[in-house]
Amino acid sequence: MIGVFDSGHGGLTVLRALVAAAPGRPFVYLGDHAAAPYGPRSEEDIYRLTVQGVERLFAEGCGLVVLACNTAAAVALRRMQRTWLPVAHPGRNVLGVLVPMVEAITRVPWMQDGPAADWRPEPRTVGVFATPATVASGSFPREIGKRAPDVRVVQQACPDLVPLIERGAGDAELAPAVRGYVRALLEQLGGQPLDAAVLGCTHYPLVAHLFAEALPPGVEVLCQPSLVARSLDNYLERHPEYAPAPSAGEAAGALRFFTTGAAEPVGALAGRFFGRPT
Ligand code: DGN
Repeated sequence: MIGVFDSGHGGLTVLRALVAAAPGRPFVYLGDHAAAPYGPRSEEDIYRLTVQGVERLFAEGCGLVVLACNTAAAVALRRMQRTWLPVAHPGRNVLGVLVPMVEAITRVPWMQDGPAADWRPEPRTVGVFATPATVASGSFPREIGKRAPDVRVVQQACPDLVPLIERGAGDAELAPAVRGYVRALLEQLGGQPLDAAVLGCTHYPLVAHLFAEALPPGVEVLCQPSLVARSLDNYLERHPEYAPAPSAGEAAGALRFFTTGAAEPVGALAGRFFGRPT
């Protein structure tokens, strides 16, 4: 069983792509609604809550957990992998959603379609849109810089987008906000062309069309869910010990959903992110 953790229901955009890519694979989802949103929380708080959530998924029998939340992954993942995991849970692993973005930017083969001659060249300038906590962590520029040191990375925090999307704002309200953030990011570049835009938050796939409209023509829009699905497939090929087999009595492809909050209101909102009732 593979666990998927998020601060709330945003990670369902990622789970949806994971299920679409491997319909038979069993997943357990945990949304920490009682503590969401993580965006405005301190680093220490985000670390503690993320460890707590992953513990819960390990207790459900997961050998591998994907942190679908950019804020949790950006702030807590490296520290968890370095200090907590090897001591508390040797033999289990936690993955995030930043590395798949880096893999897409650096054009690793499993992120590409068609023959290598047709792959887009590596971007020279990348813009990252994310929550204030993710931007403040500096994790995207750091992770991209490790594997692609020549790529220029600029970041733009988008504090209004998560609350607007959560309250179901329509395109008429969302489009000006997205346009404003795109303008602010382009201003940071001072005229240098932007090659690729990273949508670095679980909620932004729901407004990917607005980013595509607001960005200059030709900018590649990198959306996490399908990239995380490809990256996970590749990881499981290299680490078959984590590839889950349905346990006895459990239907192949079983999905289970947990929340630390109240199930009913969460269920209604979650359906919008997952594309069907949860
Ligand atoms: N899931 C968070 C993320 O991807 O950054 C967005 C919601 C939040 O906690 N602010």
